[in-house]
Amino acid sequence: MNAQLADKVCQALDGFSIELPSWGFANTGTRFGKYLQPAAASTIEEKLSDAGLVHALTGACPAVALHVLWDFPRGQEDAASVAYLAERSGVRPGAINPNLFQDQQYKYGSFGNPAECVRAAALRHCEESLAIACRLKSRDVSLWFADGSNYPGTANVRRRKHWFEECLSTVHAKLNPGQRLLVEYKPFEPAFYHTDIADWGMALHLARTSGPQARVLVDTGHHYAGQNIEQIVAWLLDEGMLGGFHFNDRRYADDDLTLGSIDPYQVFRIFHEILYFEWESGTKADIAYTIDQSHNLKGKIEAMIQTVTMAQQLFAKAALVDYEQLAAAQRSPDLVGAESCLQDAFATDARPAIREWRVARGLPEDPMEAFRQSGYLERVTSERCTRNSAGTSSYA
Ligand code: RM4
Ligand code: MN
Ligand code: MN
Repeated sequence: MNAQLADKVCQALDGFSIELPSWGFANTGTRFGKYLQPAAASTIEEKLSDAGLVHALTGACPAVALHVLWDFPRGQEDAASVAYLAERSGVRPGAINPNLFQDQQYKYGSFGNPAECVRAAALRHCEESLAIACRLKSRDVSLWFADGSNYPGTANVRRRKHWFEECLSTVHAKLNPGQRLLVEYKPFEPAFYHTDIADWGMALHLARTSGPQARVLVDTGHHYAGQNIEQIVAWLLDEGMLGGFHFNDRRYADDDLTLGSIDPYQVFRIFHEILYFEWESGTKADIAYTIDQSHNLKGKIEAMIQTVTMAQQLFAKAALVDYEQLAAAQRSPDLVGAESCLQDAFATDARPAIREWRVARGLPEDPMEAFRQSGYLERVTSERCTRNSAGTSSYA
């Protein structure tokens, strides 16, 4: 790779960071059960410590997304200790994720629940989440809803839409000036007939009706098979409504597989649309990149390092697209020439330049190898294994 391209890679990596999910370090499973890992984190202290190590090795993930119910069991009261633990681990709190799906009362939904008292409880939980976000100086509160129904005719779809509009506006009204509300969509699961926020159009509508500080969050696993995700990204960018991503890869549904393990070109195309937008508009898109993966079989820390380094690699490749040439080919139109701009960049091996970037930034040249040599895994395995083996793994 010539010096000019290597320079592009360095610039791209300097401007790229991605949030780690606290839940990605804990024991999670499929709906049929969990395979427990002896080194999995179970306290917020352990999750932040693992995340801090991934950041120290990759230099790309200074923030950790947090789930309110799992990471703040005592709500706001836990905020001070989480802030302290994050700082001690060399990371900062990232997006705050309310949990509007686990409690028994949400059986028939949260903001879409026909019972007013449940919607009120969901609103109280969101307020608590906003307060936590304020205390932690987290900018984004990220909302994902499990709301939906399983059988035709069982839910009043329009009425539920109105409840969502109302409740989201109520939450929005309580935001501080710098905060943002991110609205995530998902077409199915756990509800399998209808989901209240099923796609980007519905999320966009709700973000707009709730207020000016709301944006759409795109989880790459939350689409129908074959959907053109980069087009959605391009439209949301153009509308100024793209707030963030939950990255993961998928083969069939919301599989939460490692980013780039199935379709790295998909991720490249998404990054390309973002960088092309930035080049054309001369503005930096304000997007929160986050990983939303829980690995049931792979070692959790290794899987996160693999994910972050893959994200860096695909972002760097996307930065190698020759925009002048692409724009000219699109105008012409030179179809093969335009497509080749993307293919050439994707085919370029960015890894040597990335290694140089790491060395220049004082990071290990090979983060995975550095992790394996560090002794961290052995240490936490012996510290955590007794407690982890006592966990439950059965489905029924
Ligand atoms: C959902 C969605 C949310 C995540 C939960 C745990 O499928 O991706 O973002 O918070 O899973
Ligand atoms: Mn998600
Ligand atoms: Mn998901």
